Amino acid sequence: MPRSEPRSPYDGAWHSTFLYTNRFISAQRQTSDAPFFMIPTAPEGGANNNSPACKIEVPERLTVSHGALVRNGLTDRCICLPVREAVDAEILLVHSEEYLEAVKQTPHMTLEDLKEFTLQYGDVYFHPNIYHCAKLAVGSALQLVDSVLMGKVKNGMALVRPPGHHSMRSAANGFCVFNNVAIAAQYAKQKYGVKRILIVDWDIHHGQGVQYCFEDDPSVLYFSWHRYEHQKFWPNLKDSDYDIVGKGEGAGFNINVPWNKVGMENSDYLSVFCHVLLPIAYEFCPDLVLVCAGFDSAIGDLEGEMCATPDIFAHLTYLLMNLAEGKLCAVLEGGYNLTSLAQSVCQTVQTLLGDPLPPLTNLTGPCRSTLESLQCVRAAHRQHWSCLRHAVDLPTFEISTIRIKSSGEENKDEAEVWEEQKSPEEKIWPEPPKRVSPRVCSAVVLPDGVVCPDACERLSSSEDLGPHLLTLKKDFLKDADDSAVTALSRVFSLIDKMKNNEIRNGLALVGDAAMTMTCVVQHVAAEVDSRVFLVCVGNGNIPGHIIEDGKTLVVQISGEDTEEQGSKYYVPVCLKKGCTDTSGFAQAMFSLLLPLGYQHNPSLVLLVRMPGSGVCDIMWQQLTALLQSFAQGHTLVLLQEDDKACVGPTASILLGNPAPPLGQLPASLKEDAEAVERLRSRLQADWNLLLATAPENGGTDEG
Ligand code: SS9
Ligand code: ZN
Repeated sequence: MPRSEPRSPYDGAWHSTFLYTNRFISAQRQTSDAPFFMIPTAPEGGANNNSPACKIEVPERLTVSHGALVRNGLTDRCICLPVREAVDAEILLVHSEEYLEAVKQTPHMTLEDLKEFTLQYGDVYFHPNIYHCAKLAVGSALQLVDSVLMGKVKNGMALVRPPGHHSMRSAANGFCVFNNVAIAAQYAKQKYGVKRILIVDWDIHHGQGVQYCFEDDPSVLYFSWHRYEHQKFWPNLKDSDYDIVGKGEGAGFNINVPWNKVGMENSDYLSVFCHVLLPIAYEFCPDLVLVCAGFDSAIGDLEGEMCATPDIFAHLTYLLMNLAEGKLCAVLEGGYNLTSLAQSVCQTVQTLLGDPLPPLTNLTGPCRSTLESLQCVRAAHRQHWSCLRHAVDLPTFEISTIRIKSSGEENKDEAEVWEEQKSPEEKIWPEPPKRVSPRVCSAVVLPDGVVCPDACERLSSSEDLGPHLLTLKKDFLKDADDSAVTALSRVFSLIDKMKNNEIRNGLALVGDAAMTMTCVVQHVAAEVDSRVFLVCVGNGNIPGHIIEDGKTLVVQISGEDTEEQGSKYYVPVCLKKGCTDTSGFAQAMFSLLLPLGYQHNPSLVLLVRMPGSGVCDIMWQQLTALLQSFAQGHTLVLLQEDDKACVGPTASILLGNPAPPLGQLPASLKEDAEAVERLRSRLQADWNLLLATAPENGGTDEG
């Protein structure tokens, strides 16, 4: 049958695709269950809604995303299951009976009636089959929650449409009919007794429907960033601004980060994660993470007009995967540039599958507008979250919310606006490079008799004694005994194997961690283009030549007061009670380590645990896990012989398992919080991803 032009948005609508990623055993590929997809026949005809906006929420969003997953070999590694329709009782967890009954009528309406029905809501288009699709979208989200909470899969992504986050109790809105993620959250609470749920909405639009659903509920923490432009951007609500933090019991459990300019980049997104979302999310300690995974926040999308690249979603996903023991369900929301959408979906799924993260380059730090937003959000939430209590240079900054319509725009008809939007430079960006997993994930160098998980590859045979033996004897270890030389030689071969991408990461239990650390840094720094991120936990002297090589960035977390020796490349974090204080340590991780690591963009992470560091296993595991964000997962962990008991917990993380939760974090010591803040202030001129406040006198951003 010939198609009439223009196409209706639901012409050829097919089922929500639903896929689970399969991660029962981390880093171990498991053959998936027989994939099952239902490809329904394309319905012909339907409401020919000529409104231009509906041209973008199209079935191709799913077919193209799914096609990209297939092409990249990702569906083969996932468990794909059939979708189901949500039942009335599930939809009623969030929506009113009247609204459900009204939507139920839509498949039987005449086109005239459908058009009229549609008009009572904002920016939503009803096709005769949308009720069916919407029930499948909700049902898919619930299937995913079921599978994750029953432990059948570790995490997953539901590829669904229509999206959900704008729909409200009794209203469709912004392409959304039923609120897929809000229903999923209520369902998880009711059916599984989940106590705390974090919803991260990285779609470029504010999910006001989700906000309204949970604004007085302290068991659901809702975070959304969104294009706002001081309320000039759709849906133009005051409710989307930073000062809307939740009501009553729920005060503090709603976080809005407005983007007041377009063109935001990877740095802007990361700085909001480091300085707002992650500290609060860890303090909250969710049992389940739901993501309103909209990709209209990526480059190329004409709704969002942002410039963050698809590979940022690999990082955003990963940074959430060590919460809630990895129980993460991503549910598709927006994303209207088919190329950008498909790439972003692949990046997200590949991360859920546990592949190494792509390196992020050109992190130049947040723009001024982002800093203003960060400052406002942190100020608005400091009374609710103890991680922000001691933040400095808050909250004096007042930003007026300007609401001026640019002249003439209100007189334009929608089609004209659309044509204008379509014409500006079509953005071009390179396709994200392939992320290759080395054959071996973790290799270990351990003294005989020390056990570690089977999945690790042990370097012990004599052939593993790399070519370094002689050099070692000559340069470093003149007086050392043979076993020390052998061990160091094996450590060097771990590094070589990482460099050749034969292994992802390595772990060594050595007689002298400090000495080994020094040798390793010297060895790696000798290479061109190498950059080391040395994270040293516990007391111990860092030799001066390491700090000054200009390639090695050292962060040392300890109880020793070495602050005045700091420099651009040496960041001593002194905690009052040493590494035993979880909250202080966590704060240092998010607001110092992560931004520094991202900006340094190392080729190797060297993580050293000094003897007697006092850091607890879980904290250590969280640290090890977070550091996997850098250097494509090339991390070398050094432990000292007395820390044998730490081999298992460390190896588990290196193999890709999520770190256990830290528990709901108490307030950190005032002294510790202040020490971290002092370091941020001292270093932010050199490392501007550390910035979280707008300079008082600063100018404005161009553009
Ligand atoms: C103004 C354009 C509004 C609605 C976008 C809904 C996106 C859902 N007429 N566009 S993720
Ligand atoms: Zn959106």
